[in-house]
Amino acid sequence: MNASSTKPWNGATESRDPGRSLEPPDGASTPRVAFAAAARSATGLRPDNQDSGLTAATLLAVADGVGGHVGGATASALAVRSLADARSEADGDPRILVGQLAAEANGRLSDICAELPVLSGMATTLTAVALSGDGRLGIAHIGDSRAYLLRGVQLVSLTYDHSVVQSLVDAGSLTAEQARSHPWRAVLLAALHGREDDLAAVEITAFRALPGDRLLLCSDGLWGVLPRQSIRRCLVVAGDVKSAADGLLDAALAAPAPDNVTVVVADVTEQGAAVAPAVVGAAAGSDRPPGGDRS
Ligand SMILES: [Mn+2]
Repeated sequence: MNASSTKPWNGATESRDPGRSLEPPDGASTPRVAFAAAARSATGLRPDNQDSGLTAATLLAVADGVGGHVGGATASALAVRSLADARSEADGDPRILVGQLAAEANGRLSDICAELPVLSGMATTLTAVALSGDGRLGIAHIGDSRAYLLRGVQLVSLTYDHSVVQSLVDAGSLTAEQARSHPWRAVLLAALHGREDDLAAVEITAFRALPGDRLLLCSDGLWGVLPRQSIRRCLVVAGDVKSAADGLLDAALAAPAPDNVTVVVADVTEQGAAVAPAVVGAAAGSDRPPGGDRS
């Protein structure tokens, strides 16, 4: 022990569970973490579902397609299936991984638009979260789908909307509450269209997750109808991720939801059994009547 250490003489006054230490000592085995996740997607009052969602052991995503009936569903489904097909590198840098995944998804949009020019103009939002085995999270985000973190009872926004109304809120022209019902609320400033310059607008962020953290990814069909405090309450009171996802979807549909609603809820857990990727919404080919896909 270093002579300059100010640690209490018996260590008892500041005792700390070593298992909860943020940065484990060099060489120590780190608790392995993975997601326990559930996803739900529904059409709301729309005739079809243009949202898609993904859950996997170390990867989550929500995409909300825009660009007309076929184009919107195609764009979000292509993006989410691209992520679902990716080989996850659980021990790589999750920031690099999500950036690559967003670029691959955009590349798929580019390829299909070249093949089928009728689809040109389609686009999708994408909010994707990758988790490394040692608890680092990387987020890739473009558009107005959102990611939130619930830690304890605090709800924190992890993303920033690339939308006209968000820029008006930033300028002080609108309150956040006015923005939710503004006629331009769905107008995006950035999305994936399959163009090279889309990638410059993808925001990559990172932070360290802790076991017990709960993440929510959702399309604007959820946050557009549920106030932030209702979202927080649903996440706090729900026991497992499935009941949290069910509770959020049911609350949005009861609002009622004029838009498609997609929710992905994930708990950061000490690693359990490997979980196969699962998709919902347009990526699952679930183009069903209101009430929607509950798979
Ligand atoms: Mn939407």
